[in-house]
Amino acid sequence: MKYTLAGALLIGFISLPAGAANISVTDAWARATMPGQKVSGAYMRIRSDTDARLVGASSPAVPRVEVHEMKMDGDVMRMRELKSLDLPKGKTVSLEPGGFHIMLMNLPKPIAAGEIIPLTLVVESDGKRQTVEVKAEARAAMPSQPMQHHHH
Ligand SMILES: [Cu+2]
Repeated sequence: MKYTLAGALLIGFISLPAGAANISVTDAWARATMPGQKVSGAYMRIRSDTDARLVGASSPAVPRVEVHEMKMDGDVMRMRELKSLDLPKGKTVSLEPGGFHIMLMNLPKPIAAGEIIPLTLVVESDGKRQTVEVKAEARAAMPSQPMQHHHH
């Protein structure tokens, strides 16, 4: 098993014997939190070279990690836990705010911008499970910006 951490993009690669999927994860990041905030999200792009499914995730830094989907239900944004997220062969699946995400729960302390959150993804393909190590860099929840005018 080989793991390469490449530059600022924090790309996780894993090489496995024939039969396992080659999974690449790019642009992994997590949302920094405010003091007292117990949940956050991690986001990334995942590409598999064979049909696979993301079936779970964990982190030594976070007590509870779930794969979630967020979507509009009428006028209300709702999210739910996914037992598995399809990673179709050759297709890049984006986990991003407002869509699929890795939910970080029961945070024991705030996540500071710049902090690295290690995540282990569990991917299943052809009946076999493998893990993919990902380093997600925390980014500020709200970029500091001057006051903005909102037009409705
Ligand atoms: Cu969620």
